[in-house]
Amino acid sequence: GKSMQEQLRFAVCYWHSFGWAGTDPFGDPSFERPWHGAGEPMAQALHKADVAFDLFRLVDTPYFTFHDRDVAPEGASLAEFHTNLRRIGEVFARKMQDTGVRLLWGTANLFSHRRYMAGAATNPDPEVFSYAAAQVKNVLELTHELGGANYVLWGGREGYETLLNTDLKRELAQLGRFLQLVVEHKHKIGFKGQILIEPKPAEPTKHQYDRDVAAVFGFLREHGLEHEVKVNIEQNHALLAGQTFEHEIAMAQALGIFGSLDMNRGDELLGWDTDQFPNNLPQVALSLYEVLKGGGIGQGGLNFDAKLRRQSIDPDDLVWAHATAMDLCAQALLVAERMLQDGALQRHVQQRYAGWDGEAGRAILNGERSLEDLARDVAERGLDPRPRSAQQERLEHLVNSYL
Ligand code: GCO
Ligand code: MN
Ligand code: MN
Ligand code: MN
Repeated sequence: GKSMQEQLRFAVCYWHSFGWAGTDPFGDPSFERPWHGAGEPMAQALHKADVAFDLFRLVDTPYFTFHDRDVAPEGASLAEFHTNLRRIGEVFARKMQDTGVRLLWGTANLFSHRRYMAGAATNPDPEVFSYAAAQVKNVLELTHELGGANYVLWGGREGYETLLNTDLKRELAQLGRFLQLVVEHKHKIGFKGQILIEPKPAEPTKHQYDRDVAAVFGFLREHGLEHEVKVNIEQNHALLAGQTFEHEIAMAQALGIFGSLDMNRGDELLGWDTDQFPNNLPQVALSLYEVLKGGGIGQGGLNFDAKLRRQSIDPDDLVWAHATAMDLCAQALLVAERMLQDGALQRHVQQRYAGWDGEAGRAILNGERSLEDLARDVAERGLDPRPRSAQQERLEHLVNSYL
């Protein structure tokens, strides 16, 4: 059959692998990569692209992902940035042709530069909104030209620190307008990829508008975009929102907006977006089980939004981390498939809700029974339901038998 890589549509991200230099709030760069030092920016970007595609081939990834700023030098103006981006885009197109590596999604960095310190679409200054719009137009078009399967919008600094200087209602309206413009342009240029919002709470702003799947869905509904935009769900972000990855996946599926996965691992108790490589088999298996139950990964994929720890400074560490993470996810997929094929879990769920498939249950859901009808049913039929065990411990233990 199809390789695991293809089945899960693995992607390697450009920013953590080649952008991040091992800095933290207290420390300077710890990685010594040629393109992090001084040098002619375009020459460095081209060198970085060579190394990137070498890694893609080494770990045999079918897809990659990038931000505009990861791949091309900023230059002195947006026009210059655009020219640089086009040039790298041509290099990518050639390398993609040569290697067969495809683009899972592109995205614009609307959060690193200080012009975005008060947000992009939600900025109090409409000129910043316009600048962000111009930036997204460029990357969306490039993503389209490179045959990208999706386009991601992570709400970088779309949020606020204090209400004392913030008009929350206006900012939400601005964000809605921004998203509508992106969707309009997608249709105008004929991009068939899926637009995805990536929810995240608490970082970088205290109150992120797109904090979790449910919040994003409410927002999409408010702006009539629930059939146009889906979500890219990240493990770390789900934890930060006080959810689990599985929960966010299941919620997105239930609401019809499941799109794609950013796979990584956060520390449950330390609660920060550390973007570590996934390394916990049961955890990944449970999330892939939810994905499979809901019909699979579709045109999304499994993007390793993961970075090396600051002390893993050997270039080989990067290869090792990706290769082992892919192997882990492939194993987890086998576990998830066993869980699904065996069927014991789903049979339990089916039995648990069986009453709703009967005549009485269906009549309630179809709107055929009023509160008065139900009260009469209870009285006439002398209903006195007996509580049943949910068998939680048994089922949780059963999961171990699939590992
Ligand atoms: C994070 C986010 C980002 C986004 C990426 C896409 O760690 O805060 O996951 O990495 O995925 O920037 O825009
Ligand atoms: Mn992410
Ligand atoms: Mn993250
Ligand atoms: Mn990330």
